[in-house]
Amino acid sequence: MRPFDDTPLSRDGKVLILAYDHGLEHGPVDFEDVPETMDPETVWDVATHDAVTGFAVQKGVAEAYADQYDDVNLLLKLNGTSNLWMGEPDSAVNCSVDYAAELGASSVGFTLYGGSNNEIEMAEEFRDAQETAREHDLPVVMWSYPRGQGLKNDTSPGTIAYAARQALELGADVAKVKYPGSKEAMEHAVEAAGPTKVVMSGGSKTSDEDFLTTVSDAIDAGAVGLAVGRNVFQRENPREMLDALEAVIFEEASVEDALDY
Ligand code: FBP
Repeated sequence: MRPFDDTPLSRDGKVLILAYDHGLEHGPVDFEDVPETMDPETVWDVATHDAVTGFAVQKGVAEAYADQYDDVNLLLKLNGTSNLWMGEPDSAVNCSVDYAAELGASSVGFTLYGGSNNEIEMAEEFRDAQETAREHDLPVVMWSYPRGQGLKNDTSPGTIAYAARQALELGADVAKVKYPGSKEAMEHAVEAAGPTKVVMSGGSKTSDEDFLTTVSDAIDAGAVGLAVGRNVFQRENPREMLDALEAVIFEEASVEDALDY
């Protein structure tokens, strides 16, 4: 396996994943703020921004557009579930690693719901994906999201540190975790992840300043970057937000300076 920093998912050791799997995970409601984002092409265009090291989509969106966008680093999300599913958290494996590689993916993503009654099965599916990704030399990003009937608070510091550790133990290169509420708690999660890189998960849309401040705190805490969807594509000018994120993540600019970009 080549060093992580030599893969397209890394730019100078940092990571910025633009996620656009919301049409499956949440449904078209996520595109209402900016109706043009219903058209995948609009967001593929945004993903050509230099700051984006991985564009996370499901198989169908990749099949339809990937060959028109050679300049986009494709991160194929291997599993996913619709919001229509009302059972215990679970995620269907929708794409094999072999097919992701055929579609031109330069990394793959996989959701694990630690704590769900389906965790055992999901971890076994992850084993298969992770080992096949190693054969293809593709970095693996784990959407490490503890949730399920046993979990009272899915963003508590202890839970997020466990999520980060679970990603390391199961062989992910990158753990995508929710922000645990403070810089100290994020530091603890980064420590728990050891050699596995940690990226913060974006979450629902907030103000420019609040969002960039949280991202900046996560970077200060040792996270290597961000995986973001709504806080970019639900803005009227998503490229402006990517410019600011580029400054905060890759240039470690202050939030104040980044807001001027
Ligand atoms: P956001 O930045 O919009 O939160 O996107 C990140 C992401 O992980 C997406 O890949 C996914 O569709 C969504 O969040 C899932 O969010 P949740 O399961 O918390 O509703």
